[in-house]
Amino acid sequence: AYFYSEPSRTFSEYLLVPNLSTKECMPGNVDLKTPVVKFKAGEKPSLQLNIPVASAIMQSVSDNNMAIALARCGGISFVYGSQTIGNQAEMVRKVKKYKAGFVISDSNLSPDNTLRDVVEIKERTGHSTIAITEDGTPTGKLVGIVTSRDYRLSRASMDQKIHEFMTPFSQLIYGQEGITLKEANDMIWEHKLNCLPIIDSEQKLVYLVFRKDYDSHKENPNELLDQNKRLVVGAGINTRDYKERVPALVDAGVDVVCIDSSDGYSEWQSDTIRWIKETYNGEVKVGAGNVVDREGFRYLVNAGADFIKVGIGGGSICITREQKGIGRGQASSVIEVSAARDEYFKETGIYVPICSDGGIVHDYHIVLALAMGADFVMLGRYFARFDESPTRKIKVGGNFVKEYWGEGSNRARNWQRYDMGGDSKLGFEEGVDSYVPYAGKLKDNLDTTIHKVKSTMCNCGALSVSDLQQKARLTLVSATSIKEGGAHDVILKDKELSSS
Ligand code: MZP
Repeated sequence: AYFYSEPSRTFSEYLLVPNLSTKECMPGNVDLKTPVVKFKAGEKPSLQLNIPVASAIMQSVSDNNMAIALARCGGISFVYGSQTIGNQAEMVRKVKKYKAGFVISDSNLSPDNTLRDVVEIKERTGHSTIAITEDGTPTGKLVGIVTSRDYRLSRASMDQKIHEFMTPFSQLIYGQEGITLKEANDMIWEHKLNCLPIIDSEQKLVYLVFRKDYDSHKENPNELLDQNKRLVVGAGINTRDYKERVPALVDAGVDVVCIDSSDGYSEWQSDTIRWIKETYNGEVKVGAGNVVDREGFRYLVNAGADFIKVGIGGGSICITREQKGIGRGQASSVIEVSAARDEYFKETGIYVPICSDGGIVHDYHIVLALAMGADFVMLGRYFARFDESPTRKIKVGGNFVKEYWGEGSNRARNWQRYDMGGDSKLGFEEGVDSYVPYAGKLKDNLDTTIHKVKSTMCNCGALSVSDLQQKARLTLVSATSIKEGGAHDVILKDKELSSS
């Protein structure tokens, strides 16, 4: 047997030592853009994120709602694969519909809806609302409604209200902001689109409204605006049914797939990657994993993987290490695989991003993972706590919680993730069914987390992820210095109050 000379370590055993913070080191100047898929030196990756955060490939985390909410914040979700191919493709399709800054408000409109409904919506939401009638007159048959952006409300709360009040009448397709009226008009003119642009007070396009008779099959207006304004979405796949699942996901518009497995260093993964690469001429992007060392990294990269996912046994709901004694501390895994990635880059000029998956407990763990070389991180527990996760919110012991269960639990029964050949079943559990404290809206929490990440990066004197990877200085902590890091030798007021 081979014995590693060092124990395997995890995030909480490290701290970052500050570097000089120059005057430009302000959170507002930090750029968190990061690659998702491999690229050649000097070229741009075909898929990047604005924030280095992905949500886990899990039933209790990543459905279409999570994917929309996270993509709108600049990250990416991988829609879970432990469901039928049809359901998963439908979820992907729903995310891809939310692409380019429009409301198409005709398709779900009931013929019975009247202007009175519109007025009512206007009164209930307080938004200025425009009704579109068939012949353009106030008394004509209603074909569409649109609500303009209300400057008194944040975009998130307005979206929420629109959802609440308008969904029965309309189909909403959002996208990114920033398209000017001139750009919209140019597009409308050039493609002779029959639509109405709605702009905000800064003359930026908020929505385009199409008439009911607009034939969206003829020309998809979403395709016409700047491609990368669409929401991005990934999806999990397995090494059993990939020949049916991948085509369905590609057809639904998925941006990237990822083989979801607790142990990715296998010939099954290599076969899966090769099939995808050959079938789609290299155009479909595929992540693979999970691995925890240099050998696993090189094996999957040689098979053609576009990014590599790192981590075995560190997930909050994971009992693989207890059940099988397989795994490695997350920090050691990330450090070794990052070094392998850099070595491969030096040899070939090809940069293969890596994703640190599982075991993020505190926000600063994200910075540690990036400093250790990860390009982005994947989180399950973190996202399960939010309104947008697909699970039930319930009250336990007077507190709100959300359900969160592992893919290897009896509840998810995702046997393909733990597939070692043989029968199509989950032989024994590798995950638990649990609760996590409910934490509210994704955006509110993620904004705070990202602000913390940027602030910490400023302490490290880093203004980008690659800057951090190069400049960060990390130190191991002793057991006693961990105690020093928390509040100590004081009487905490909250505790004192609650115990009296
Ligand atoms: P965490 O963010 O909750 O700590 O970890 C999430 C990660 O745990 C997932 O992305 C996945 O890699 C892993 N996972 C999911 N289900 C199980 C399980 O049932 C698991 N054992 O380990």
